Amino acid sequence: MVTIEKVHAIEILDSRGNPTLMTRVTLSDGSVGVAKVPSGASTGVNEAVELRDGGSRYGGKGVLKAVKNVNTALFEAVRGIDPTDLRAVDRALLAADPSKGKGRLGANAILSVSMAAAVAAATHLGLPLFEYLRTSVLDKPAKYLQPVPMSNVINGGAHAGNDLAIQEFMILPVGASDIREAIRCLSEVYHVLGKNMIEKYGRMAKHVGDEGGYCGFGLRSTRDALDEIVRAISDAGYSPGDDVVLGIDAAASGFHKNGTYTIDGQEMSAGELLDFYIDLEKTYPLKTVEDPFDETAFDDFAEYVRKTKVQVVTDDLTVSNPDIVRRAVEMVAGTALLLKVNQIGTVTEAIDAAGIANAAEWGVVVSHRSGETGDTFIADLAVALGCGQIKTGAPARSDRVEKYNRLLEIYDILSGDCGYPGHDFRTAWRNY
Ligand code: 2PG
Ligand code: MG
Repeated sequence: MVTIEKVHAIEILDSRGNPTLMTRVTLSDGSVGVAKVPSGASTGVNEAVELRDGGSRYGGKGVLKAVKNVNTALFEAVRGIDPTDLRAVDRALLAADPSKGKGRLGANAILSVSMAAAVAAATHLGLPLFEYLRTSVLDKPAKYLQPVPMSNVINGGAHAGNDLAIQEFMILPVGASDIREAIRCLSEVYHVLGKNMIEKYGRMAKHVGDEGGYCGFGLRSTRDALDEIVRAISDAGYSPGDDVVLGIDAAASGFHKNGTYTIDGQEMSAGELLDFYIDLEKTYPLKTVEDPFDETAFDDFAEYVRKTKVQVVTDDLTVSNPDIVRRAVEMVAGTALLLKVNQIGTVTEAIDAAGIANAAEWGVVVSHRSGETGDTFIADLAVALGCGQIKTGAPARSDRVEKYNRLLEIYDILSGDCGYPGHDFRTAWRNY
């Protein structure tokens, strides 16, 4: 039997230049797994807790306490466990920190060990990570579905210093025949969009936000941003609605205060905001809307689901937490779950949250964080789940692009023997 022999973490930087953890798990046969942990900016109140040092070092954001916890308590917790049983690893991690939100040892510390153990197990078995996760952890057949990328080409809200309340404006290349064509489409539209915006708004418009999407200085409203994206899709030679559809992550908690939403220079009630989204659907090929209301507004989410045909994605509302996902499913407060492993803190808990969504016939979107590293775990996770959707930013900046590159590599490893859901991105995974 192979066992975990060594666990060692160091402090590194994420894409915003803030500290995060890189953890290396070494097995008794010498196999190694490395993982780097992401970090959000628009974090949900119920997310698992990142342990930060406080004080003046790195403006209080250092992670030396979390690093120490990995190298001592968490190492002791998983030492001697067979990592090919990832659930046993995660059980040991959870037992080491039963506190609410994993705040005592830090969800960032715990996740780094869970991810690195999975990578080490795959290395030991001689399998690509996606295959290990699918066939061993999920216990599903080696039949693969690539995800449709939801690519955030204009950044707003907490991810950019501009006038846009909506955090993410995304394109989904649903007309592509495979992931290679999908990524080509993203890149082509992204570049035409940049060129168009320079011509119309000046060079400042091409600056980028946290996820590599353009800031679009000069864009004043949600409709300004969507108009530019539709124009870019056409100018790049694609058909809006057929080849490429649109998505937004409103991240509405960011523009919500005391029951009122402030967006595009207007103050709106939840009901008015709902009508605003329905109007957008009438004008644009908008097919997926994430966090349309505040992160506590389960009833407003449910009302929107009753009134719309677009996919309603829950992120800050459900924070990848199986218990909260169950509540949202019961209330039909969404039709898809955004899945971020660091919101919950272990790989198998995230997989369980996806399982609940799948059983309820919800979609699942595997997602990056706005603070990322070059780690590509989520690309493998999306393929392993076969969920058919991934959100991993603009086709620019290596923290985002590495995930796309990994999807291209996976396509090559599988010699193209994998599906691409296209327009069926919400439902295709039920057959996988
Ligand atoms: C989101 C994410 C990722 P953050 O809201 O969906 O795009 O942002 O990581 O800042 O929470
Ligand atoms: Mg979100």
